[in-house]
Amino acid sequence: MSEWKKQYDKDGYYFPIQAISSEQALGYRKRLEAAEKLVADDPAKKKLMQLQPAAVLDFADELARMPSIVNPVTEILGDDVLLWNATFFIKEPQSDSFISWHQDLKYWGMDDSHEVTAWLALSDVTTATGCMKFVPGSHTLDMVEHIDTFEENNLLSRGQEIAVDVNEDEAVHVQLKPGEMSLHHGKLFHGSSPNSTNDRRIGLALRYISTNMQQTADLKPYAKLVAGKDDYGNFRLLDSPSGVLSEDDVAIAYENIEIQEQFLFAGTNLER
Ligand SMILES: O=C(O)CCC(=O)C(=O)O
Repeated sequence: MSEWKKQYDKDGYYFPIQAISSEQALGYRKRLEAAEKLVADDPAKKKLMQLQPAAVLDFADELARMPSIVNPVTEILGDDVLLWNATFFIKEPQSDSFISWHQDLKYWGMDDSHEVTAWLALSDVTTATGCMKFVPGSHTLDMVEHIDTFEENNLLSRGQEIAVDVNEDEAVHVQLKPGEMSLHHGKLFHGSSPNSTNDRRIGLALRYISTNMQQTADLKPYAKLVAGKDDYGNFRLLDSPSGVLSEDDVAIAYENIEIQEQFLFAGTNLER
């Protein structure tokens, strides 16, 4: 077993991994910012790009399938891997946006924890810009209770926050240069602070699962096969999007959001 994988198993995360060069990262950032300009007058579409980038942006799908990103993921999950979801987590300059301490798998409705997030930096990601913070070894704990806060500046769907005290002194700051990525386990305690700088903090979180994972919903959720084969058929397999925000891709992305919201908002009384 490789040294980094041993460390991942022990701590529940590993970083930094050079996924793409800093020049490539800048190129992808420019593509994102060009797409944002296209929808500058359409906040719903802008939000959709953040929530479902791999479904509606060809370049996000391209990143999600890149061997330099997927190969380390297969070392963790095995040969047969799906991209289940992706999200752009963007903190604007001098913004109060933050992410409370949480465990990813808490509200995803999955039957197991064969999941890993590859979080790719497309800008400088430092303590000042609001990098992620991880609690080493916390992935070995069971799922803990979370409290919904729906706090305005919290970037999480329900502002969910771990109901136990997290000792900030134990937290490791996941500082990344553009083009580097981290990998983290779905049960790891993690969060992030606001961005106090004059640059945007841009990260693409890619959620990968083993093909044997299941998410029981009335309608079968979508996923993309990014390595190996799918012998289980637990998800509807999606192809790559065509271009940026094509009509067909947008329709599928909205349908997938509706399916996912069954889990993300389960147990809340919130009308979305
Ligand atoms: O981008 C962040 O600050 C946190 C993202 C996160 O919680 C995740 O990718 O699981």
